[in-house]
Amino acid sequence: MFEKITSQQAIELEDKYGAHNYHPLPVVLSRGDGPFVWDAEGKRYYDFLSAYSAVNQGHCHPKIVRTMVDQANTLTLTSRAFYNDALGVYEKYITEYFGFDRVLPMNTGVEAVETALKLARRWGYEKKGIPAGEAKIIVCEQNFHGRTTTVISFSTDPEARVNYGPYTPGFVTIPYNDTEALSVALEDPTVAGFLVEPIQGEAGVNVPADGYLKACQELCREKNVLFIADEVQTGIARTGKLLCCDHEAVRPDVLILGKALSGGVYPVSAVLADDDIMMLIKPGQHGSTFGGNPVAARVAVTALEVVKDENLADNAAQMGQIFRKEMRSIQSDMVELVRGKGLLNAVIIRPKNGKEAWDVCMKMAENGLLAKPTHRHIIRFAPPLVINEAQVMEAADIIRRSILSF
Ligand code: IF1
Repeated sequence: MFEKITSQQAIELEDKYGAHNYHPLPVVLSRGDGPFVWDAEGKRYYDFLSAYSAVNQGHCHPKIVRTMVDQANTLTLTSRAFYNDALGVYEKYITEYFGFDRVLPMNTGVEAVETALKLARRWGYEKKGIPAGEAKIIVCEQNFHGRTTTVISFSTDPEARVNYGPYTPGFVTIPYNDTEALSVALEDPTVAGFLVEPIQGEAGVNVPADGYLKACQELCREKNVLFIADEVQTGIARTGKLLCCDHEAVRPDVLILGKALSGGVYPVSAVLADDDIMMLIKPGQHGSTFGGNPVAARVAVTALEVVKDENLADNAAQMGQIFRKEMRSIQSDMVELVRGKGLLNAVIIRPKNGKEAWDVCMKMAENGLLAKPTHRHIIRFAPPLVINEAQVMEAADIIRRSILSF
């Protein structure tokens, strides 16, 4: 098998042979279990990133891993040129689970976003009657929907976008959390869809006003525009409900899922919609070699079962309240603001003596907790949803001690 290497060696290898498209914290992880990860030297950390909400069910969940290994020993990939005996079972399960007629299986989050955009455009032409080549999709400032050429075409983050042009046209950008702006943009009859994150993750856990999603959905319905929710990060119990849209009893026309759909063991994403939308894509018009493969199908069923069996949505709601209360009780002027829903939270750090969010994250790592800064002054806190109260309290204590050390 593989020889054991030190953290130092691992960092040197990535530095020398890998593309430098990330700037990780200098921590090398080699094992995970529930809310914990261990580095190559055996030091334990609370994982408060959860691979950006992909490991909601906890690291190496035994049920999910067993499902994956069993299926990997049986049949891994057939392509969609043939049927397999796992896909249909999964399709029935996930559509009943979320209450949609149909699912289209993909692998990564951004592929599911691309799928939703293609569906919306098709629907715009074939159902709404938008003139050929003119369909538009409304998106929000500070969005994050992935990294493909089309998706970064409507990013407002220069880092994600610069020098990757020419860009895909057909997108209209409006401010987030602004129903007035949406209302104006919807006056254009060539709009096919509105793509939105129920909470903006990359923007720093930007939680919109209560009622925003409901208002958006109603405005879209009035103008015959598809309401497309990107729940890649907010979905699957992260915010204290199965979907973040559930907080406002909103049912999107098109639902995008990824990340925790596999519990973080395998890339599995999905687009859910009803017949009148999904049936517009005919054989040969979209697909993926790996999408809907037997391992993905079995893993997703088990990952979703775990969410229900272990009441992860309720636990996220309860643990989130405790966590935010603990964060707000930290007696430091470095804590400028605490915000979030369920276990998707952020603390905004006011720099002190030149020390910023990155320094806080380094100190927390030293003290045994991993989190990552976003946008320089914001730290995202999103542990696996299997975390219990004693663990939340211990983690909060690490965060408090780290901040108070400056
Ligand atoms: C990286 C952020 C999180 C997403 C939403 C689609 C995708 C993502 C709402 C694409 C992906 C990731 C990717 C990750 C960093 C990360 C992220 F900070 F950039 F915004 F989670 F907060 N829709 N989010 O959040 O999914 O194709 O990656 O599977 O390293 O780029 P993907």
